[in-house]
Amino acid sequence: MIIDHLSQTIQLKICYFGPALSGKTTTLKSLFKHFGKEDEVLSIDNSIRRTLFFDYGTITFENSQWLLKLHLYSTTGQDFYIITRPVTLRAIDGIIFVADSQTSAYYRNLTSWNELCNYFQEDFEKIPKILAFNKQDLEDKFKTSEFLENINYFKYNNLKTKKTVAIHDEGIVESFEELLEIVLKKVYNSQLISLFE
Ligand SMILES: Nc1nc2c(ncn2[C@@H]2O[C@H](COP(=O)(O)OP(=O)(O)OP(=O)(O)O)[C@@H](O)[C@H]2O)c(=O)[nH]1
Ligand SMILES: [Mg+2]
Repeated sequence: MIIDHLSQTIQLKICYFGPALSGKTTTLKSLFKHFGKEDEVLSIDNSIRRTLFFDYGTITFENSQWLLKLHLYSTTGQDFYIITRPVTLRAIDGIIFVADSQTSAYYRNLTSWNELCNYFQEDFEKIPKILAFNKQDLEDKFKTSEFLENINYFKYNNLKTKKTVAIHDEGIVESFEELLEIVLKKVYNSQLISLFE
């Protein structure tokens, strides 16, 4: 987070994280499509469109006092490029964890979630998070309640869940807005700014 009182600008970093092929890039692109900025996502990917490093784009909002600039990233889910993930996660203000809801992906989600917990350690609790169960259009899905129990969902204060279908743009904007609300509340409550609403 960067708050520049002189230029009245707040810059936040938000990251889409999750296991390989869960739909992180599709989710980010769906969001940018909503804002009419589909062509403004920078993707560093390979010849078969798998994310190599990250996807990146910015979205800005403005009110009479403040300019809010959001830097949005998606990590690569492929473990071959695991070295790139901590770099992408550095100094983030919010996370949308994109889980793949297919039964076959259950443990991959868990491993990815645990990687995130281990990366942030005790700070993880403080970071605003949305857990998005993506690919809800598919038939063979695990029960979200089972997954939530497995990760001890109830110990988190800063975690909300959503169901999404990124290929059909369902739930993507809502997840993003909900995360933004938690992130901005945190900024506001910490009294780093006084005028933003
Ligand atoms: N059925 C279905 N397929 C989806 C959905 N979201 C993404 N996909 C598909 O899942 C595949 C992987 O999507 P990506 O967005 O590239 O996944 P990713 O998480 O960015 O993958 P990596 O960057 O390689 O880790 C693609 O074929 C998408 O079309 C969804 O909601 N439903
Ligand atoms: Mg990707």
